[in-house]
Amino acid sequence: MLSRAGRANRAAVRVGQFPRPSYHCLPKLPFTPIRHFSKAPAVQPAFKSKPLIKSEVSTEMKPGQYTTAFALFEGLWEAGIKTCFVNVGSDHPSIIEAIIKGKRERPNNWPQFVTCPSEMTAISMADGYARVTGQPQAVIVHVDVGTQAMAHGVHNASVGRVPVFIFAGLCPYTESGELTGSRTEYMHWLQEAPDQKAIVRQYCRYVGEVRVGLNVKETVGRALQFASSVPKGPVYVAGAREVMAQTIEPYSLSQEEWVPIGPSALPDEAVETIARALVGAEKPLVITGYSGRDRRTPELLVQLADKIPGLRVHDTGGSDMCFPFSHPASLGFRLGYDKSTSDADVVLMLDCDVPWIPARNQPRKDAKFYHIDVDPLNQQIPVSFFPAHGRWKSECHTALKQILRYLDSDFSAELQSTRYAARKEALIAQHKERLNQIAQLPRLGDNDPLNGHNIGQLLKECLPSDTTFVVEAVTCAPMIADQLQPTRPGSWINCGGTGIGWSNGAALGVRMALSDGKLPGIVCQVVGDGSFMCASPSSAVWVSYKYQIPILTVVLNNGGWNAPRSSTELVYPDGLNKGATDDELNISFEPSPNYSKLAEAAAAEAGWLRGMRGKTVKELRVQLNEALEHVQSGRGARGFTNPAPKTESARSALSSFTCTLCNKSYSRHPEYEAHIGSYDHQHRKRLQDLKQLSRDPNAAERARRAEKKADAEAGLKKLDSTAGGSGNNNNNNNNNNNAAAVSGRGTAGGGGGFKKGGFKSSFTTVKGAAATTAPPGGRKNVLGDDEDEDAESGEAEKKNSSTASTTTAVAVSGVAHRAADAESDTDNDYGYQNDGDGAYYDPAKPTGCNASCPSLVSA
Ligand SMILES: Cc1ncc(C[n+]2csc(CCOP(=O)(O)OP(=O)(O)O)c2C)c(N)n1
Ligand SMILES: [Mg+2]
Repeated sequence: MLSRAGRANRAAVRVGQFPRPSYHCLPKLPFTPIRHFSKAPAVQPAFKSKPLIKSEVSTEMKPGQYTTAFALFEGLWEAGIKTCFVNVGSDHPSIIEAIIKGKRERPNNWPQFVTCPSEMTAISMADGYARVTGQPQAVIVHVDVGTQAMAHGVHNASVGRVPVFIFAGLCPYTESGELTGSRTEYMHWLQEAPDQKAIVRQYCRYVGEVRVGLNVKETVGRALQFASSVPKGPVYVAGAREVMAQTIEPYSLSQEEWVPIGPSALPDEAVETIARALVGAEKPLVITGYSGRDRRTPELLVQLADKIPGLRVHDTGGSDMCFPFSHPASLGFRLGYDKSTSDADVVLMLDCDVPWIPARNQPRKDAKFYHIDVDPLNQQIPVSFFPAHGRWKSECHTALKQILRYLDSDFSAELQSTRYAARKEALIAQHKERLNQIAQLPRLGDNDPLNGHNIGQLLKECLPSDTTFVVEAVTCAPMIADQLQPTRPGSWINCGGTGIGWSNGAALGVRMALSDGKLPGIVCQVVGDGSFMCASPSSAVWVSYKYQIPILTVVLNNGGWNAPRSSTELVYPDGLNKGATDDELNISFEPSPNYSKLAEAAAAEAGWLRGMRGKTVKELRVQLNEALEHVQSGRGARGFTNPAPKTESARSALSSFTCTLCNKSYSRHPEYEAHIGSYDHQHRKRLQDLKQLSRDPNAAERARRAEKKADAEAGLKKLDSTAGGSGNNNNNNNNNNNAAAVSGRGTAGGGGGFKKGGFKSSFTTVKGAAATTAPPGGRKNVLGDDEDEDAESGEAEKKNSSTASTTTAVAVSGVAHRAADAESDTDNDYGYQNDGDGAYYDPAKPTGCNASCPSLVSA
C-alpha cells in the first residue's frame, strides 16, 4: 500500500483535468493541464517538525519559498479553478505574497485574480460564473468582516445550489511574533470572532480549516468535492496567518482521486411507477424549479412532453430556462403560483423547491405526486411539507432518460391513440391562445411609457437570440419572461436564491464564463432599481471597467421597491397599506437617483461606460439598438451627438438610412444610429479626418464650430462632459425612469468626441457622423449637413462629448412605470398559446443548438 507521501509522488505524474460535468451545447472550458513546476521528492518530507521560534521567524517570503498559501492557490489551479475573486486584508500577507509569486513565476499556470471592492461583487461573480459552467470558482475574503460582507451572496449560492469555494483568513493565533504571521497590527485582536466559521456554517455544504499546511490541498480537494456534488453549494475554508505562512514541501494531488459524487439514477420500480402514472393521467403536469441548470435537461423534458401528449410543464422558479416557452406544453414561469396545479391529477416535480403556494393554489386532494430532485427533502428548509407519493434523490437528466426509455419500450403504441392526439390538439390551441394574449399586453407606440411588458418585448425585439439574460426583475420578472419567451437552455439565468443585488456581480461572472468558454452572445442584466442599489453597484461597475467585461444593464426604475407592497397586500388586502403612499410604506426611492450617471461615474474613465435614460418605447428602442452595437463591437463606444437635420432635404433623408462613409444602408433609423456609434464607423471616420487634417490644418477648428452651430440650431442641450451621451440623453430626473447601461470591452478606438492633444481634430466629428460627400446612387446622408453650412462657423467651443473619445460603453434610458398590478400580473392565467411566429418548438432542434452540438449528435 502506498504511503501518503507515495501517493502524492505518484500523483505528481498523473495530475490532469479535474472531471467536469458536460453541458449540453457548452463546450468544456479550456483547461491547461498542470505542469509540475517543482518535482515532489520521492518521499514527502515531514512538515517542519520543529515550530519556528522567534529568532527563526522570517519576515519575508524568500524567492522559491513554498508556503501553505502558495499551495492553496496551486491546489485550486490544479483542481480546475481558473479565477479567484479577491478582497484582501491584514489576514492575507502570505496569500498576497503567494499571489505575486505565482503571477511572476508561472503566469500561465495560475488563476487569474479579480479585485472586487465589495465581497458581494466577488461572491456574485463566482456565482454567475458557476451558473454557466457548473464549476466552482474561488472567493477570497478577509476574516469575519469580509465573511459578513459577502452577505446574502452566501444565501444565494446556498439556496440556489451554486458551487463556490470561499477562503477566509483567520486572525493570527500568536501574539508576540512566535511564528511568521503572528499578530502585528491593532485589528488582529478585534477581528477574532469566537467562531468565524459559524457565520456561514448553516449555508455551506462544507466548512473547514487549514490547520496545518501539510494537508492544505486535501482540505481544498474535500471542500471542492462537497461544492461540486449535488446538491451543490458554497464551501468555506478558513486559515490563520501563521498556518498560511508555513513553509512546506511542494506536492500535488491526483485530481482523478478527488472527483465529486457521480450522478444517481432512479431504481427500476420508480421508473415504472412514474411512467405508468404519467401515461395513465387525465391531466398530467410537470412542475420544475431549476432542472434547466443542467443544460441537457430541457431537451429531455421536451421529449417527455412530446411522448405524452397533453402533459403540461409549469416552471415555478424561473431560475433557469427549464422548458422552452415556445413548446405547446409550456405554461411559462410563475413563482409557484399557477392554476394548473389545481386541476392536475398526476404531478411530477423535477428539481423543484416550491411546487405551489398551499395558501393560494392547492392541488387536488386525489392527485398523485412524484418528486425527483437532487435535494428532494429541501434539506436546508425546516418547514417544507409538500406531499409526494414517491420521492427520489436523482439527477433529472439521468432520471428522464430512464423514463423516456421505459416509455419507448412499453407505451409507444398506446400513446399514439386518438385520446392522446386530441389532447395534443387541445394543448396547441390553448398555447396559441395564451401567446396571443401575451402579445396583446405590450403597448409599443413610440410615446408609450415603459413597463415590464413592453420592456420585455423591446429586449426581445432589439437583442439577438444568443443573448444571455441575467434577470433580477423581481415583480416585473413574470412580465419580462412572458415577453422574452426564453427557449434556449442557458439563455435565462435568474438568482437561485432571494438576496437582491445578485445580478450586479452575477452578470459579470456569466460574461466571464461565456468568454472563457468562447461562447457567443452578449450578456444583458435586467435588474430592478431596488436590487441594483442593494449590492454595491459601483463596485460591480468598476470591476466591469477594470477587467473590461462588457455587459448591457437595464435598470427597471419603478421608483423603489414594489415587492413589499405586494407582500403586504397579500396579507392585509384591506389594511392600512391600501391607498397608502410609497413613502408611508417606506418603499419609495424618491427622489430617484440617476442610475446611468451612477454607473458612468463608477467606471473610472469618463465615457468608458455610457449611461442613458428614457421614458418611452421609442427612446428605449433607439438606445437598445445603439447599445447592442457597442457591446457587440466590444470596444470603441464613444460620446456622440447626432446633429438634427436642419434642411428639408436632410429631413427627408431620414427615410433612407445610409452611411456613405462605410457604404452601409439600414432600414431603420435606430440601426443606423447604432452603426454611427460603432467602432468600425468611428475608425473610418478618424482616418478620414486625419487625411483631411493633413490637407487642411484648420479643418478641426472649423468642424468644431460647425458642430456647435449645428447643435444650437437643432436645439440640443449641452451634455455633461462625462455623459458620453447620445442624442437621446435627457436630463429628466424624474422618478420612473428606466435606465440601462452598457459596457464594452477595451478602451481604445473611441471617436465622435474631441480627443486631447495633438490629435484632437482627428477625433472630431467634422459634420456629424456620416460622410458629407454626395451619396452614390442618390442615397442621402441621413444627417444631411451641407458643406457650405460647415463653412459658416460660429464660435468655437469644445463639444460636450470631448471626453468620451475612449468610451466603450453606452447607457440607455427608458421609463418603467410601477407595475401597480404586478401581483395580478404575476398571477394571471393566460391559458395556452402558440408563439407569435406560429413557430412551435422543434423537437428536432430541442435546444436551439446547432448541428455540431455534441449532445444533439448523440441524442
Ligand atoms: C438582501 C435583501 N434585502 C431585502 C430583500 C427584500 N426584498 C425582496 S424584493 C425587494 C424589492 C426589490 O426592489 P426592485 O428590485 O426595485 O424590484 P420591484 O419590487 O420594484 O419590482 C426587497 C426589498 C431581499 N430579498 N434581499
Ligand atoms: Mg423597483
